[in-house]
Amino acid sequence: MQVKRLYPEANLRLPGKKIFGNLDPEFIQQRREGLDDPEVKSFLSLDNPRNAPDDTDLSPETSDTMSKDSNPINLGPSEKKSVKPSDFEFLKVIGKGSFGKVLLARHKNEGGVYAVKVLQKQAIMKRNEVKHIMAERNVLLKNIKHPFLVGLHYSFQTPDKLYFVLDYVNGGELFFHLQRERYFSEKRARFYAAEMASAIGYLHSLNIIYRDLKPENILLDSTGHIVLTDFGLCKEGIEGMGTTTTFCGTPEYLAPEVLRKQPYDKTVDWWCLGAVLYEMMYGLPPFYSRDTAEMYDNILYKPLRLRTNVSAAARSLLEGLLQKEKEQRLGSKRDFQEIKTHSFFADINWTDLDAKKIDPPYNPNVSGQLDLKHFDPEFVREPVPASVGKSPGLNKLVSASVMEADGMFQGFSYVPPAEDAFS
Ligand code: ISQ
Repeated sequence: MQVKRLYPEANLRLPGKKIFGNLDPEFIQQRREGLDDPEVKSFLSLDNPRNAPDDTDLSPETSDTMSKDSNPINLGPSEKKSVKPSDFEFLKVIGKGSFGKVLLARHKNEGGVYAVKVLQKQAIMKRNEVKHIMAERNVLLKNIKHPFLVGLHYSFQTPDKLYFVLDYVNGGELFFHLQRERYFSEKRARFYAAEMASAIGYLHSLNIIYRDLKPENILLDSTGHIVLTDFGLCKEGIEGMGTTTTFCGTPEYLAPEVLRKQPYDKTVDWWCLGAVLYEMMYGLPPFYSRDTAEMYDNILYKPLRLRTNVSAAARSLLEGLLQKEKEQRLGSKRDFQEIKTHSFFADINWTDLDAKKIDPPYNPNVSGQLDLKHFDPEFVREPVPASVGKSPGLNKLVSASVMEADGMFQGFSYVPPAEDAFS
């Protein structure tokens, strides 16, 4: 063009501007379908979460709000419509779950540091786990506030992701400390079990089954108090013996009824508490075997045997919580009341416990909010996916399944409770 302008008299016949590709809608549709072909996907490794276009998207940050969201989720009162991913500086990956990641993030203007849980709408739909996210969302929408449950500050979404801005908890996973020390003293195990029991009792009072009490969901805060995370698999609406048979969880802690895919109820959480308490005191999960099939068999059929190196009160509690028949299990009649009044917890003043007036038995000794010393280095080293701070771009080309399911999330409706539900 410039040459033509500089030498108009030469009347040059240069080739016209070439557009690489074709903007014909039919052609684009064909390419889209081509990208959705399993063989093409496999060749491009699009099925590998690490290589998914979502993680390589380098579209400009301004696209945060550019594209219209065809799959909006009603996040209720916690949703802040004005917030966008680019408001945060994403620093480190600190956890991974089945739907996405948990990232350490700093709010650019306000400076606050948070754990931001990022869930992919597409992954949720692909795995047909809409029910689970629904449970997560609804659980998060309830006005959940408890000293030993991770706090939600607010949430927001882009066309392809949900973001939950949570407290950042940096004392490390409880089991990171347990692995280092093999087992805990009875006093220490009692303190952690009491804080967990209090949080579970509170969830049950809101008609929520936590169901997913497992090592990676139990954190310590900077002063050594318990914080339970991840409500992704919580079940709710369980009043009146309404039960469910959805299967998931960590094999070590699966209650017999969950393994059998039988209906379960709140007592599943008391089984899990028993499993955690057992591991804290004996150093291994109950019914443990390196052979998973054998462990399943043990959970279902092997009688619980408790070595006498722990107190009679502790053994009595473990026997009550690890009852294979859920109808016989401690907590099956009066729920948390039965646990609270067990002799193992005789020394616990539950009011002081909830007010954090009982000194934690161990101080994680973190030097500040950004101290990552207790986090798994495997996560911490991992770079933050480029797309986390941005929005879909390339995604649009490959997410035919998302487009087919257009409006799928619209079905989530919610009547928000009080304005400041999460304050
Ligand atoms: C908060 N802080 C650290 C890690 C976390 C993992 C999951 C959810 C919340 C978290």
